[in-house]
Amino acid sequence: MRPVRARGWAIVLLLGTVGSCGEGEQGPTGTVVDDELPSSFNPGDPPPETGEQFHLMFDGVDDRVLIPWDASFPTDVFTVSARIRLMPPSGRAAIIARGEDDDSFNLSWQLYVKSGGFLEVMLEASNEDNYCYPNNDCVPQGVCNSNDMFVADGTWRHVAITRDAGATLVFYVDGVEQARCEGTGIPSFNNRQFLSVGATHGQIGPLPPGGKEPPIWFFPGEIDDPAMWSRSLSASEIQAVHATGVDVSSSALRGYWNLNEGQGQTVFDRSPESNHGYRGADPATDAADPAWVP
Ligand SMILES: [Ca+2]
Ligand SMILES: [Ca+2]
Ligand SMILES: [Ca+2]
Ligand SMILES: [Ca+2]
Repeated sequence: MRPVRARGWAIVLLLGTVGSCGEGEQGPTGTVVDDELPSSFNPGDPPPETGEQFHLMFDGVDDRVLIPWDASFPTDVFTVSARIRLMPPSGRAAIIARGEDDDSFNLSWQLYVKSGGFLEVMLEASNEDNYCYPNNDCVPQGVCNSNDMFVADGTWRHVAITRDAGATLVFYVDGVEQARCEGTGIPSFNNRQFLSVGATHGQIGPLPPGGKEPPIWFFPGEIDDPAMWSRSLSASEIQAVHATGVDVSSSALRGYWNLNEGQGQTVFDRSPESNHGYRGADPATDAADPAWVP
């Protein structure tokens, strides 16, 4: 009973406070579930860098990158960053997410662009409370100050968030702090959902048949250099990532996907963690594969 009741609670909170948050919630019949490791996925070792630069274009319909869950994925203390280019989406557009887990029904954190083109983060505690920052307009928790969060002007923008052990969440756009929230909610630890780029997992409302969380919040635009650390980077470190890119020797780097492969299905993690992923819903060619773009 617990997941059902908890889900109802989430409905009230989200529909009652967030407004239009149900876009993309209806997974098509036969949606491929994303939390069962395909036996066919054997990425091997990353190929040598060629110096060529690529990134991925996501269609905003079903495209995504999936990185199978690993114990190295951070929960409450973390940094995530990426470069993005898009116009204002009609609904929420996930950049990188530890979305809702099929078994615990808890998401940990997700970074996305919301309707209108503003950067936002959602955290969820193990009791199903959702926190939305920096507006703090889901379950209110903590105190925020924010500046301009608009990031969807059709040019490349670098976005990053850090959350430290003191529960402070900081937002950076192009290396500059734009929002700070103190006393934020604690992200769930009981989450083994795949990491996703260009989508998240978890629908508003009753679970679909089979009780699996479909992917939602598809990103309509381009993403490059998603990265993740299990520590809160300093402001100067974020500035360096914005200016010169991710340093693969950076301590506590848990994933860095430079998306320079330019071909094939595998998206290689250039961090020491080898959290390799793949384009689309499975490691074979499929309709959810984002496109390689030079
Ligand atoms: Ca939940
Ligand atoms: Ca790239
Ligand atoms: Ca695929
Ligand atoms: Ca597609």
